[in-house]
Amino acid sequence: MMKPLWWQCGVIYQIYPRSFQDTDGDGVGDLNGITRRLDYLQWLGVDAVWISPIFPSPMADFGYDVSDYTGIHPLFGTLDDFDHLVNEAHARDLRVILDWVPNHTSDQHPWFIEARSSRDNPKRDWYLWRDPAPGGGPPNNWLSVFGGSAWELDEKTSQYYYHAFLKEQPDLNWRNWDVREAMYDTLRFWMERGVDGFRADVIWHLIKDEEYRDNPPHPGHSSDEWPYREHVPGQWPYQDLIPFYTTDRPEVHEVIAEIRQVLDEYPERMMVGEIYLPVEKLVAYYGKERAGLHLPFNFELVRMSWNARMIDRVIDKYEAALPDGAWPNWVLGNHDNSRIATDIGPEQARVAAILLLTLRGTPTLYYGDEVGMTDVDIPPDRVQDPVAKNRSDAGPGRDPERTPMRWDASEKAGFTEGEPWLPLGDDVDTVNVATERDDPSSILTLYRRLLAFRRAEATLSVGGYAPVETEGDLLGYVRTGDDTRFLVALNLGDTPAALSFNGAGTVEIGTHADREGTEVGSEIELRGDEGLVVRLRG
Ligand code: TEU
Repeated sequence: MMKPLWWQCGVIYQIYPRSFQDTDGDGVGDLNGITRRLDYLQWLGVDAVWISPIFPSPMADFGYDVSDYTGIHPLFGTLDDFDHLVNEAHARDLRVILDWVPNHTSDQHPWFIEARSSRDNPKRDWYLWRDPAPGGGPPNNWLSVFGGSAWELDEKTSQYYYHAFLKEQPDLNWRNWDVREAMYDTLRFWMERGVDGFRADVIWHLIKDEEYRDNPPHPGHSSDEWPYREHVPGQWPYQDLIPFYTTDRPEVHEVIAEIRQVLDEYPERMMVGEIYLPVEKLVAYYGKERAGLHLPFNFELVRMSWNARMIDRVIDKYEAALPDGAWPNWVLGNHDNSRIATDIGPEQARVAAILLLTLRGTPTLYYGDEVGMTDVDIPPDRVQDPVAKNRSDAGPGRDPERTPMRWDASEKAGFTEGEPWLPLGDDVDTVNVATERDDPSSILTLYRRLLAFRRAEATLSVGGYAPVETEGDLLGYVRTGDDTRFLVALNLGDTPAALSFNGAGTVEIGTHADREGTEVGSEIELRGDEGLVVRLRG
């Protein structure tokens, strides 16, 4: 393989900026807070930070409703603070990835304010407007991901506009060339400032059917056959229809190819795209001749039931589906999904750490998962997430996984001196960086050692991958380099099980420190919740 690029051999760390580190006492994290914690990230051993949106925004969807793509929200700081952050990150060999929200703007963005001012405003066509249905009401059956119809009537001009998410997030019309140019300029703006890459929000939504055809009904699944641990269709109204005409349209790939050309105007920039699609459709986003996204996010581990057989199958399926030259990636959690330690428990969260950091491809790690943070209960009077407020089926919404990072065992966890915007949770005294950093048995130590090991052993980031035949709760695979081979043996269950393998070697890292340095042979006895990385001989 050619020398791997930074985003191929590196590990991405996602920061939800409201919740990382507050420096001005308002209870919301800020850019100077991220800068203050760069030494921690370097110590931890990650290579890049992806920062969720920091742009001016009315915060209807906490920054995913952008009202100025080339500014910084005063809550987070200033452009000078941003430049300082980039310089300090680069000085530590850390790359900076910004969240780019191309599908929709805020309804307070000057573009939308102009567009809605009259039917003949030059910006009208920058958004998606339709007349009411012949008998009145929304123009078709399209639904918002966040609940209800995706159409909102603009009283003044008597037309509906389309919003895939909140009504405060009108969708841009990506068939309009001026929209494209304006959005490409926002990418150039940040690349000029030294930004290394972008995470593109809901990029599979960019293009909608030109004829605005109704989405077909979903034939339905029973919960038994649904392989994912998230919503079962039927519980989430959006999934009652197949979003056939609103997402994953063929023309989206032409747009992405153009976006890629803009990125390629600058050296070594990369884009990772948020796409919730099954792997066979996902891989099309690498583009023809790999001239699409560098990394279409692979969310299989975020969504899949924690079942060794299903995960085994999905790894094989993903590896087989990857086109030539397409670089894989894996994710365990993000700001939209329940935390991994809540979903699978603290013991399995350690096994998951080994999986994430030893599979082939770029891992993305969600802030706080490295200390084993779990979802925090949010009392009704502290709910912030619009999804929790909008959708009765959404339960507690997304606040539980967005709570402040815990830096120490103090009352405010070292996050703020003010009142944190979301509650900290009741296990701050044990689950925090200061308590765990020198504890050899902590999950933080496991993460840090795995990251250091991965950095030292290129085989783990760029080596080959081959599955090992396993059954029951076991998962196994071999990573192969020029003259090194590692066996990864994981027990996804809580009872002991033996993994048969034709070979022998020494345990380098494991969930249970007492195993390290020991020899293993062809029959590896794993305890419940145990995972190992073995350096193979010969
Ligand atoms: O998320 C898009 C999205 O589809 C998810 O919110 C998904 O529906 C949800 O996780 C259910 O599993 C992106 C951002 O990540 C999210 O924070 C924004 O709210 C949303 O887009 C709108 O910009």
